[in-house]
Amino acid sequence: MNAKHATFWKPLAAACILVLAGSGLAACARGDARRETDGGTIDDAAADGTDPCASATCSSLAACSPVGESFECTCLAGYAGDGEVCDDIDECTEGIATCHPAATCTNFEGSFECICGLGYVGDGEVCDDIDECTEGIATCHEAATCTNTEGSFECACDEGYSGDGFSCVAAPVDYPVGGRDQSWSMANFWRGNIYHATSSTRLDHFEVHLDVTDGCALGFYVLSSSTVDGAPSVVWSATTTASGLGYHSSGPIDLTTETDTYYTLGVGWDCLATYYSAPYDSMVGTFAGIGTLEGNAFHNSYPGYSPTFLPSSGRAGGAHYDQIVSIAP
Ligand SMILES: [Ca+2]
Ligand SMILES: [Ca+2]
Repeated sequence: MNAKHATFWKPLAAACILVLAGSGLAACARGDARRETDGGTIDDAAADGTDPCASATCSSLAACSPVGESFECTCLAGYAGDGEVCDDIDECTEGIATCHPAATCTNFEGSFECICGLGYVGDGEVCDDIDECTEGIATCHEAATCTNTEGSFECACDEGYSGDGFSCVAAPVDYPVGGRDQSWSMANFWRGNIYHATSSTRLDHFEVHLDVTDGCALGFYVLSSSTVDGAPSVVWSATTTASGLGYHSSGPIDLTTETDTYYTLGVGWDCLATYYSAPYDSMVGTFAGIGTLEGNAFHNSYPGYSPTFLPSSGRAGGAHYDQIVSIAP
């Protein structure tokens, strides 16, 4: 190889590398050979069959470099191998990827991609937390307070409300319709109070004060009728098993009451229990959550219900049973 050839080869090699950066080596190597042949003024190494890259066995994913009369294959960026065989590097599993900890890495042929995870914004190498509260994209309930957190946000119902922050309902208010100055121990009875709804409210639940000394089936009922002693119909019922002394809850009811309708909240028990009541005149006309307390209802056996309402003329001497009515506005 003479000095003239060496001078010619160097600029071609530089041009070749520029082309390679955007395409492939094989085309570049052929280009070199053509130009030398077309030039025809020099002792062309490729035409002579002495351009080592002209017959190189490099992978199409490798760059060829002449080394003396031989050549060297170097896998392109993003690939690894001996130059004749080049395989994609999985930058994600190899720990080479420069993704942010809050980004997900996806491997591609010859490359990889970082995408910021949910709750973050950025180019994947830098991911910043989104303040969902100030950005107005938090989905908190209007009665909840939003708190920004790293990668997410939290919603908490305001005081006076209950829920998970995304759905908040006004916390129920308890209205005790108390009276424990009389008590009876009875087996398999049904007892209830009659209320006259003076407005539409949401009955959350109610509780009865019963002393139950063993596991006892309690049947909670909500009945409605258009008159105080009219035929009632069941609008809600549930059965629970209770033990112990004190209040036992009906569980969630979530019933919206209708104005000027009579509701009976009662419970039956399938055991021997002690229930409590107070004279009717101690609570007449008292607002009790749903509305005014109008009287009591009873049935002398349980399971089952078909409560006998006290007639209007006889209500004054009746009793009301110890209950807590929980109303949510
Ligand atoms: Ca890759
Ligand atoms: Ca956030």
